[in-house]
Amino acid sequence: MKKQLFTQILVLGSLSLGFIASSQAQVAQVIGEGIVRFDRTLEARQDRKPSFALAHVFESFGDVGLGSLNEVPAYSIDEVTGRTVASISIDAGTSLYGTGQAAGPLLRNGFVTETWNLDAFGYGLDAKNLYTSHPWVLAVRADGTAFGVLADTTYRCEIDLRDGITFRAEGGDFAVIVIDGDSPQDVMLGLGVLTGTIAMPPKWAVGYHQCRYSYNPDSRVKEVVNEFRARKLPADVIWMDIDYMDEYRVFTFDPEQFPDPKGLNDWLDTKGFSNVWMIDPGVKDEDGYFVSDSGDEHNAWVRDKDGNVYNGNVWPGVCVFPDYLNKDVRNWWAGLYEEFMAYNIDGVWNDMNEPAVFNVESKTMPETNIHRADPELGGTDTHARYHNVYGMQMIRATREGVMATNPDKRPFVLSRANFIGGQRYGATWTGDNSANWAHLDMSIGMSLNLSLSGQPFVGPDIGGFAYNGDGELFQRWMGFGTLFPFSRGHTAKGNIDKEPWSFGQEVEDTSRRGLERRYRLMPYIYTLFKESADTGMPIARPTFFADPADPALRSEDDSFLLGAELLIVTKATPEGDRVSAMPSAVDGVEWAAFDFPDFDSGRDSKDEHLPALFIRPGGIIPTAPVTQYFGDRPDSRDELTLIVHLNADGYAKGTMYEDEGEGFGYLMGEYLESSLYAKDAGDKIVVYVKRVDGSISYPDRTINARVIGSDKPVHVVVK
Ligand code: NBV
Repeated sequence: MKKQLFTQILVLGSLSLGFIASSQAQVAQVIGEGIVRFDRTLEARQDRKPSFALAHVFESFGDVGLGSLNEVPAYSIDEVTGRTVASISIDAGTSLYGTGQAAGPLLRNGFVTETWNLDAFGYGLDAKNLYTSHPWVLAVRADGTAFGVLADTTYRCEIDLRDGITFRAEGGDFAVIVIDGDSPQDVMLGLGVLTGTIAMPPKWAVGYHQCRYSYNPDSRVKEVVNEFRARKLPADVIWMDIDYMDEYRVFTFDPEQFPDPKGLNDWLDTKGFSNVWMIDPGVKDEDGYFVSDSGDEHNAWVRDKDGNVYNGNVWPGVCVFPDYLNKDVRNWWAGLYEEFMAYNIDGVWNDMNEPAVFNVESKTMPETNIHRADPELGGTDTHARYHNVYGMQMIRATREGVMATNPDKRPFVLSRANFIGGQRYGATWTGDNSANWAHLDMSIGMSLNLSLSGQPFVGPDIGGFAYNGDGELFQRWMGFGTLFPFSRGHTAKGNIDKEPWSFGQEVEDTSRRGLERRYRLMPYIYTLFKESADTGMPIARPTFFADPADPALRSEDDSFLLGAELLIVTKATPEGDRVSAMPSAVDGVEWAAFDFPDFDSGRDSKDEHLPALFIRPGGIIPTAPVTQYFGDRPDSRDELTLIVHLNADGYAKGTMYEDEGEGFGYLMGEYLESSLYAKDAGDKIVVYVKRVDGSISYPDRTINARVIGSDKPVHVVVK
């Protein structure tokens, strides 16, 4: 971030305390390096509502004069709607991104979205609001420098990008936080400081996930798992959707279809499969049902404006809804996981937590409902205020429960609804998309904009949730879907089967190659998860991150970067005829296409359904042999291959992070961080692998290096 500006601001800050002459004037304070928080007036600052977005309370380093700042929001009150408006103008050539889970393309200039979490089954390209809310815009100026703007409000908020950046929010005044950076990457680091980062997931969750609504009964789960293993399709996780429950009662199991959930999970373990089971917020309102009864005793439910327990219909019929805004309720909910996780459950999927309600036009509970929020969260207030953070607080409680039960394991929670900052508690996907080419195309931009909004652990339902689609669509989607940070195939009830083998041999082969690529790239992808957990940097990044000043890359969303070194160029149209804008050569060296050796062998002709892979000039990508799942060790020697692309000066570098993949030993130094460095030494290329941090010893393994475009002998030195 702009350190110079920061120092300048601190000086100005101490001088400018007298600046706020009138309480009506807009005020600004520095809360971090290059990070300024604005309020409409001094009163607004004093009355500011607690933030859900921020990872903790940010004290001010001092006030700052508005005149010294680049981007200053102009506040006003809309006389017709009563909404508070904050606008920031942008210079020509500024590209806008973020706004969370935005349907449509990556580049958001000209679009209007709204934060209001919504159950949006089968949403279209013009959807205004979807399942999660991220009142945040990343702006990249023409010269490649950038800033980000966060409207720190949980209320319904319109984000209008038709003429600059305008937020129009209900619920009164809100702070606007601006992060100024030398690059978009810089701004993302600032967002990580502000809103927090993901926790390191268990390594199995970085593998491929297979889901459908639903695999039932338990014998079907086993069938699917056996097929994966028999066909040598790498996969780590199988998901149990809502039909495992006893008539949709959460925390129960259908006695006929899932009579022995622990037995099933134990069996899955023997196959190297982890499991994830769904839990919804809607609790069947029924005397004698333990969750309903104990919730009654704990006074757990959201109430209506008259103080009566609120009822709404969801899967089990008439339901009550836990008030996750309240600490006692969160503790009660967390406690429910003790018995549940004891069935050897690995991960939890919280769905329908916008919250979705069936029997009303709004698809959610009335805005007049009342939450008894903790004083630190803002105290008792309406659903209008807390709607957008309901799902976030649900997964916060779920995560606490899962961790309390299994303190030695890393929790994995997937949530449909979320709010900016919610990456601290769980992963998110792009909801109920559709099996068509427009959604395949859009799944890239949507995943990237969520990544640019602080949620790096993200991906779409690969293959499309609603409708069937065909083999060609599925094949193409699996081809690049296996490279999203969260990689899961899923489909809706009533649809045809959509497992990798469901469309015949050719589609299965492409899927296998896609899956094998993910597992080969695992050392690299896992390193990116660690970087993201440490700093907030997205895992999947837009191609323009390779060269933020290049205008040709700004709207490119058929391709994306994984980390800084790997570019993935998809064919996102049925004809595969759209040409992606490529990052320019660096000092005359182009990004180099590469693939894994077996794909180049005689028998495996090039697979046109897979995206093309490119490595950055000067980059090193660590790869592993194919395994079928995390923990699968086909060979006792864990061989690594470093893919190297030397830059114009004959150098390349990279990094690699390794740990147990589970547990918290890594927080006590039990990991291995290596720097990777390659140089052209004239007659040979020398690649150094050097420990830079961590206490675990080097595994006994061979390390190979493949230098793209060079025939020189390669010598690997491990230090
Ligand atoms: O639990 C069933 C589905 C689930 O498969 C999907 O992923 C969620 O987004 N759920 C929605 C409820 C019903 C959708 C029609």
